Amino acid sequence: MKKSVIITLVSAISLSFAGIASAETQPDLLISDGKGEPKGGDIYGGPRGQSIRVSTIGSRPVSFHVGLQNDGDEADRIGVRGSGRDRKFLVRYTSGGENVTGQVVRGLRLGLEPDEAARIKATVKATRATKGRNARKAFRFSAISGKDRSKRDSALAFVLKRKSPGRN
Ligand SMILES: [Ca+2]
Repeated sequence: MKKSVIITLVSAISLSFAGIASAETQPDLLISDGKGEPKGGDIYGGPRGQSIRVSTIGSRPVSFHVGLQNDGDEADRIGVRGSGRDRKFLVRYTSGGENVTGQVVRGLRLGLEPDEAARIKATVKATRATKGRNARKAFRFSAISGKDRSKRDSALAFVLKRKSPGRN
């Protein structure tokens, strides 16, 4: 009697684990300089294979794009975060023309259906503190599944500012 109760309990636990395992979740970050193919599609985890380099001269703004896709098989609320401004570089993030800089820097959640994607545009500009000097900064992006916090992704943009022959 006691033994059969245990067996029933064990099989109930196995069934519920099987149910969790069948629901795959996976955020996918991509990064693009707007010229070549985006990097990082179907690559998950560290920034290897999902990094770009962009360069600018003086105080000219330079842009790149961060894509987020739900590669899971059910709807997910995916947390996204990106690097903010510092002494050397200013950054502005927009999505559909709307300024989302504060949300991206603090971290925002995007509800995405399977295969649905969102895109964030980053515009970076060197500050006056870099005047007359070269400067560089790595802008880092991370995404995390709202359903399974072990399912993450990342992407990276190295921004290089070269001093202009003139004032900047
Ligand atoms: Ca990716």
